Amino acid sequence: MERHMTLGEFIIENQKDFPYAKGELSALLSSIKLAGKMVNKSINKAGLAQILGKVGKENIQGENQAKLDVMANDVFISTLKSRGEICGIASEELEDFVAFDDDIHKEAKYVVLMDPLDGSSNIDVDITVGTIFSIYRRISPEGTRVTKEDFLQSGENQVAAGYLIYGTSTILVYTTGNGVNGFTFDPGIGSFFLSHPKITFPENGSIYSVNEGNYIHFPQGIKKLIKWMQELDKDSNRPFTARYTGSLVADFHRNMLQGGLYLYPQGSTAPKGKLRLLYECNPMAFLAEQAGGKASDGERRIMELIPSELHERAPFICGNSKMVEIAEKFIEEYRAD
Ligand code: AHM
Ligand code: MG
Repeated sequence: MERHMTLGEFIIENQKDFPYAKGELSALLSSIKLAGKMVNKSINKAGLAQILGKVGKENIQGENQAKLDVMANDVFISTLKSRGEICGIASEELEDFVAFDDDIHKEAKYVVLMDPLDGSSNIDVDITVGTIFSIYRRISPEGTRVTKEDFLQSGENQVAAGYLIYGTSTILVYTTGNGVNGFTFDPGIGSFFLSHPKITFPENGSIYSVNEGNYIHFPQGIKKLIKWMQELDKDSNRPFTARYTGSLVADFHRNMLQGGLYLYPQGSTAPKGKLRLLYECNPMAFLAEQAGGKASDGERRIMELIPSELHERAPFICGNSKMVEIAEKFIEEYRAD
């Protein structure tokens, strides 16, 4: 008989990959799963429940917050706080990190950084959105108040990372550094089931995802790369197909399954691009590398960047290894222009 493995079973089964694990990370992943189910339920009935539209306030990035941004942020923070596995959380929607410094949470060893609702501009028009999360072990001693340094770690220190994609199906994809697996939510049963075991990028891709409306602002190397991807060349799958949803989660997910390159480069109006290093670029970079791909700021490996601000941005180029390498060559060749 075919065995249907739930996410819960998978998490427990894989706990043995961490010889000294006491189950806190497993419990934390289960809390993320639970919050994801709650957010998924709200997103599915958003049109009925009067939670479309804007709140009328800007977040720390100067972006107009959508009601679902705020709802997803609140659900994840309250669900993760209601358990004892993390000592603090940082979110795209909050200016500063939140320290959980009561006696129980202070003893916890993990911090979470997240984008509770990625692709906010898609909400009101029924297009795919997502949640991105990144988990680190704290640097400060257990039993003390969590510090900013616990959050400002390089991506290489990530213990786990993943996303939920609220698309035609809802899928939770995550890695703990031992490959990437995806679990599809069965709403009738209320459980996630392993549907995408050991995901890897196909060796070659022929999709590129970039907001080409920003073309005139891009560095010369990126402009040349885009034109190269559009040129006819039978031997290298070109011209590539352009696909861009305005949700990093959706574009990354498609490109990982089908082969492709996501780009949010710097431009003359956005010197470090748009995406936030800590809760957008790093978790996606960890997943990309675990799936055999790469993530770069055009020059350096994303996960080696040392953050200095919670909400700092980084240019982001991510996808099949070969495509990221080609992008880096174009940038290098036209750096002086
Ligand atoms: P958000 O987290 O506020 O939704 O912003 C991040 C999103 C990414 O998901 C997406 O790839 C990008 O911003 C789209 O930006 P743009 O509209 O500039 O193309
Ligand atoms: Mg986002």
